Parts: sequence; structure tokens; C-alpha cells
Amino acid sequence: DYGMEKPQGSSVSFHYNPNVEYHHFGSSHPMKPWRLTLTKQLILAYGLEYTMELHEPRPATLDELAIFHDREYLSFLKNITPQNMESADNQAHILSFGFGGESNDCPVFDGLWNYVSLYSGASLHAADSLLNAQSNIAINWSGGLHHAKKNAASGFCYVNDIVLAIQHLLTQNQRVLYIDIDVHHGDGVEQAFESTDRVFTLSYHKFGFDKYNNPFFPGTGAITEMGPSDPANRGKGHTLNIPIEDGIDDEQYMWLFRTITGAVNEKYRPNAIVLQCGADSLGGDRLGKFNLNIKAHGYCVEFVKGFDKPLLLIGGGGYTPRNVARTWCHETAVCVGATLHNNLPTHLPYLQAFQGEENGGGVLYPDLHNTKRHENVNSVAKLNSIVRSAFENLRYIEG
Ligand code: TV7
Ligand code: CA
Ligand code: ZN
Repeated sequence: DYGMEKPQGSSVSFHYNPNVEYHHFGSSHPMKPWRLTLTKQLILAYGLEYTMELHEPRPATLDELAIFHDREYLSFLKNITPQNMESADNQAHILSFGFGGESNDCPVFDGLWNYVSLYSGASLHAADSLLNAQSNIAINWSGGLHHAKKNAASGFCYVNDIVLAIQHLLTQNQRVLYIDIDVHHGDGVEQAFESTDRVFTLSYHKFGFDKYNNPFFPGTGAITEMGPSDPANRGKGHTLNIPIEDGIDDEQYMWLFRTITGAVNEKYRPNAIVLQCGADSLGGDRLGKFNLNIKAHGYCVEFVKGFDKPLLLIGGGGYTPRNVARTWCHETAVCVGATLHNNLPTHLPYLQAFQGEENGGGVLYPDLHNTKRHENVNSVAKLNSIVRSAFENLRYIEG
């Protein structure tokens, strides 16, 4: 440090502990922590590490996690292993805490406690750097696990790092806006803050039923779901859900996002913003049903960056690892204001993962719109009616 002034404009901090990469949910499980290895390699290959401050955060402590989670749940989470989970004592709790079960969304794997404390520690550290004004955009691609409840694991999420980070931001900010572009509804964050007007939660997600009449996970997040209806509850109207159907395209999504997010920002006037950037809303995702390209996803980051408020960017879902890496690399570049070449750097380790026609032919921005060809069933009339309802829902936060 030569005592120079910090550069004007946005300064970006990147919070990442590489030990998260070494955890495995199981070979058939869609959540692959090594997508973070791919993301980091891409960011390094483009030289983005020179444009931001890098931090290797320590794991969160049990006491830090207990600010949101029940201690009973945490001590179970800390002690459960694949070896001891069969014991009668543990079997009695395992289902009620959201583990195992028929779908095995939340498996017990080796190093589980280490994994959850690493991604949560990174979100807390990122929030901290915003509070200390060390950066005005802080990034943690290993976090964003929005389904975890205070006493239960859900949908691949064990500890809710987003809730913890928002609670930390609330120590010095009156109002925090939470925006969630993961293809799934951000139910855990919504529920945690449903009774306060100091957090506004806004989630865009797929909502609806498949041909067997099963709801798309987690099944909540209808446009009518606006938080508690009791007028005495301060949280009333501080929840906004944007349900979307299969196959939404770039133009439609960007229009919905800027129209609604712009209005929420103007009316709510947050002091800080948390943006969950789940990459399962991309075309060609293994679990998602949207048709978005990387630059349309990144447009959401660009648009929110334009509000010029302290911004915490976190990861989330994303089940086609090479496209997760491309998207989060692009969004890191958006934050630092860099433009990246479409041709991937030839010195990129794992370059093979990005080569071959169906892998995107060695480019950063492959056309993802037609990869899986989910028919677009979002009509102009339906989208207009969603925006109308959203604006109507916003009247609760006027005046
Ligand atoms: C944030 N979808 C998390 C998204 C969480 C989605 C689900 C799976 C899945 C789990 C597997 C697996 C899978 C190919 C996909 C309702 C059920 C499903 C009946 C058997 N393969 C995020 C969670 C979602 C686990 N869960 O938002 C091990 O897909 O739909 C469900 C739940 C329970 C009942 N069963 C159907 O992106 C990070 N799970 C393979 C192995
Ligand atoms: Ca969402
Ligand atoms: Zn998701």
C-alpha cells in the first residue's frame, strides 16, 4: 500500500475460500461444488483478480450461525456424519431437520459442517466489507443458499448465509432490499424477514405444476404471496413474488426485471442491496426451465449496479457447471467494469470443459437460448398482467 486514495466509482471485493470446492454431495446429486473451481479458473484466466481486492475468509463460527439458526439444529448439523447417521438417536431427528428422505435433496456428506461454515463465513465477511466501506460491491459466489430455514435444511441448503448476511447489514442499515434471480423461489429468506419492514424480498422464479401435477420446487411464491396479511404486521407488503412460466426469453426477462426492480428500488429506497444470482435461470440448465443467455442474466447485475448502493452479490443454484462458471465470470467483469473477449483464454486450465460444439465451442458467450428448447409459454398478456399485479402489490409501501 502506497497510501494512494481508493479509486473513485465502484471498488469490488471478492470473498472466496477455495476449501469449499472439495466437498461432494454425491455423484448423482446436481449440486457440484467444483463449479466454483471452474468459476475461479475462468476469473483468473481473464486476469480479473487484478481488478478487485481478494479475500480468503475464515469459516463462520457456531455462534455466528446461531444469530439466525436454532442451536439444537446447529449442534445436530455439526455432529452428523455419514458414519453416525444410522444410529437410532440420529434417525429420530434426521427427517425433522430436513435431511435424507425420499428425494435426498440434503444428503449428509463428509465435511458437511466445514462446507456450511465456509460458504457462510464468506457471505458474512463480504457483508462486513460493505459495512466498513472497504468496497461498494462484495462478491461471494459460494453462497446464496436461500432455502435453509432456522431449524431445517431444504433444497440443497443447510445454513442460510443470505439471512445471516442481511442480519449483519441491518446492524448499520435501516432498509435492505433482497433480490433473487435463481429459478427457484427464495422462500427461506422471505420467511425469515416476513415480519419486518426493514427487509424487502423480491424473487423471480418458475412457478407452476408439471404434467403429474407436482409443483416446481419449493411450490411457494405465487404473486398473491405478499407476506403477512395482518395490517398490524410491519412486514405486510414487503414481499414481492414474480411467478414465471417455462421458456422465458432474454427480452421478456430483462423487461420484467427492470420494470419491477426499478419500481421497488424507487419506492422502498433501500440503504443496501443483496442480489442472489442463481445461474439455474439460464437456458440449458439441468434443473431450470428458462431460456436465458448469459448476458441477459448479467443485465440484472448491471441494472442493480446502476442504483449505486452498497451491493452484496452472491451465487446460488446453477446445475450446468461450465455455464455457471461463464455467467459468474461475466458478472464479476460487469462489477469491475471490464469487457471480456468471447474467445476463451488459451491458457485456461480445464479449457476442455468449455470446448466441443455442445459445450459452447471454446467461447465465453455461447447461445444458450436453444440448448434445451423449453417452449416459451409466457405470453405478452400474461407478463403484462404480472407487472400490473406487482405494481398493485407495491401500493402497500407507499407513504
Ligand atoms: C439453491 N430438484 C436449490 C434448488 C433445490 C431443488 C430438486 C432435485 C434432485 C435431487 C437429487 C438428485 C435431482 C435431478 C431436483 C420435491 C422433491 C422431489 C420425489 C422422489 N437429482 C437452489 C430441490 C428439488 C438428489 N427438490 O434453489 C440426489 O434432480 O423437487 C424437489 C423435492 C421431493 C420428492 N421427490 C421429488 O437452486 C441452491 N431436487 C439426485 C441425487
Ligand atoms: Ca428466485
Ligand atoms: Zn435454484
